[in-house]
Amino acid sequence: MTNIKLQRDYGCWLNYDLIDDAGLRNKYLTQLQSISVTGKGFIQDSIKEELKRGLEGLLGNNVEIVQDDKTEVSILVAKNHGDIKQIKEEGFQISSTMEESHRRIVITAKDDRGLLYGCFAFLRLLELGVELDEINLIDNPKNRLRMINHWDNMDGSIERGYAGNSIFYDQYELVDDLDRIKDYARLLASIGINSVVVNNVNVHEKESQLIGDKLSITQTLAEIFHQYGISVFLSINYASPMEFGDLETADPLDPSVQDWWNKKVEQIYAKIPDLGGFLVKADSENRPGPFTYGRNHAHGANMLGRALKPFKGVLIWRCFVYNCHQDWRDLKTDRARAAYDHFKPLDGQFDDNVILQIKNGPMDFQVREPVSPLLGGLERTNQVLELQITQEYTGQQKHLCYLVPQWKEILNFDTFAQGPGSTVAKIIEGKLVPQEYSGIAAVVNVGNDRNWTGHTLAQANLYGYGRLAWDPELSAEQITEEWVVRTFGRERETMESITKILLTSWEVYENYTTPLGIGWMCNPNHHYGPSVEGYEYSKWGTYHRADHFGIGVDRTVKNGTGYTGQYHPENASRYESMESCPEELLLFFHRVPYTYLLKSGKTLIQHIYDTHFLGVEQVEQYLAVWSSLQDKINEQTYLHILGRLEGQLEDAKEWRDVINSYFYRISRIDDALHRKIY
Ligand code: GCW
Repeated sequence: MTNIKLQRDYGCWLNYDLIDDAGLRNKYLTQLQSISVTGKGFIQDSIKEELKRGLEGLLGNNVEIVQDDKTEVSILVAKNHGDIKQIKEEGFQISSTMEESHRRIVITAKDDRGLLYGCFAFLRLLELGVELDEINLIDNPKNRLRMINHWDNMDGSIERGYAGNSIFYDQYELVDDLDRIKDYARLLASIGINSVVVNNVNVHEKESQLIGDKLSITQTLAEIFHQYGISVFLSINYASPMEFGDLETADPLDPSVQDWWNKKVEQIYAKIPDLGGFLVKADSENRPGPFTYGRNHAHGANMLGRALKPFKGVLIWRCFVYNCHQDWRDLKTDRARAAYDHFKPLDGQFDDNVILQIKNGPMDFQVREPVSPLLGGLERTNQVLELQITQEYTGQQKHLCYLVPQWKEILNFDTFAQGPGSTVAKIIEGKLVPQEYSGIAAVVNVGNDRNWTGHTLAQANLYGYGRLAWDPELSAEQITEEWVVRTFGRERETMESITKILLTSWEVYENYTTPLGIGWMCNPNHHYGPSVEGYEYSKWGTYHRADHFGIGVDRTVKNGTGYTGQYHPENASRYESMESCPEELLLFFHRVPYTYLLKSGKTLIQHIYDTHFLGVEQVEQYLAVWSSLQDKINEQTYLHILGRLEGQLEDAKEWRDVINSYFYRISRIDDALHRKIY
């Protein structure tokens, strides 16, 4: 078997290929002769290793790293060097100065993490071809918590994983290949991630042991991630005191339960002093929680938060809570309302080390959803935005669906919480409402496939997430170009073509799947491929209610479920009326006849037909563009992506034909262009 670690796709954006522009390379070479990393410790060791690896790769020369700060060194990596007033926690400064007769690059920060991020950023700048004398930057992370969530199970499977098995666990033990975990930590640190939750929020009995008999696994993971400045968090089962303790209750107000957790947390921190804390999914999708005892989310979360507090741990409580035993005949209950209805009344009741983690939309990671009204609704609670990198509903890494443009829209969404400009980005940066902790989390798309993400182009989603978590103001274009250059090199046509494909792929996916914010229409359980009525008569509360007249759910205050009323007035009134509702969300908020005229002048039904034909044509174009790059991409990667695109085309046709036929059959309205509909 070939060693996958030697393959390009394994290296992701950290392949550090030789800079092919010889002029530039030589210039760098003459200016970057020797390096000094002055500090000591795990993170400093990682810095040395990375700089050596990176510079040797990019410049093709041996690199020596010394410990002491001699004037002749041309790269100095040192904490607290010079004027550091503007550098914040985990931020860094890279400056370029002429000292005596040579150029000297100084990378400095206030803490080890900042220093590590500064070094990764420096390598990135070299790869992007930046002139050394132009380097002068201070870069502070905008978000305090920049998290990755794993939905890995201890048997090695991954819930909603599309890239193989867990890189952490195999048959209830730690995997053998710890180097791969280290490589993963490098990838995460290189994009500024500082926290990782290492197990599924649906904690099965065996995963519970990560805080019990298998604590040593958690400890090993924490030690590996620690070398890259990443804090490990654990998902815990709310009912642990009963599941593997010997208590008969998990009532958060019961002193024996509090005591159980206090002792448990103490034991854990004795082994893992830098554990970040816990993540909890409670009273959600059949998980245990405080409701059983007539208590609320604040009771449950605060009880755990208090156990963690003496160790500076934080407790993250998910807001993905809704009635998952709904009756489809019930037209009043609206799943979209659930998170806000549950948590808004508790605003202000959570302790200062408790954070609520809120999914970006009110439903569940559909290709298009409005932004959750809880974001902007909560005014006195720590908040983390939750995104999904793993493509559960967006093509499962078989289809290309680059999500950075979607995330940009979410981050830029104006909640009007405190007047215009109250964007989601500002809320999670902690700028709008006072928060002790805030930030962003995302469910990762990584597994033990050769290329980590199943589809090699899906690596861009992980990269883009990290970059946005660091700085939500970066543009989608900048992030995408960076990733493409670092993955495929700087050849112009390759760069432009791949960048364009990535940036349009979310819209293309939306075109051939579910229209105008309606969501689902996919196969139950595994969520892949079209099934228009797959969820229509189920208990999950995700209905489109299509009939011969029209489609959509009326969520208005006037006639519908009242969901629009959960937004601040500016958004509430925009969504309330069909005329002012953004068209891409029309069917999320309104029940609309097929003959309704959209702003394009087309009827709703014609729009559905047209976008579905268009989506398939667009994937055909992707294939043509990709084929034209054959000579410019290494063969293995080229063929792999070609195969994925071919599969995507087949499946896009299936979506197109199923959706179009369904709507033709129930509406009996012909396609104006008389294309083939079944
Ligand atoms: O979207 C649903 C997924 C579940 C997931 C749940 C959640 C981890 O289908 O697989 O469970 O969301 O976010 O908790």
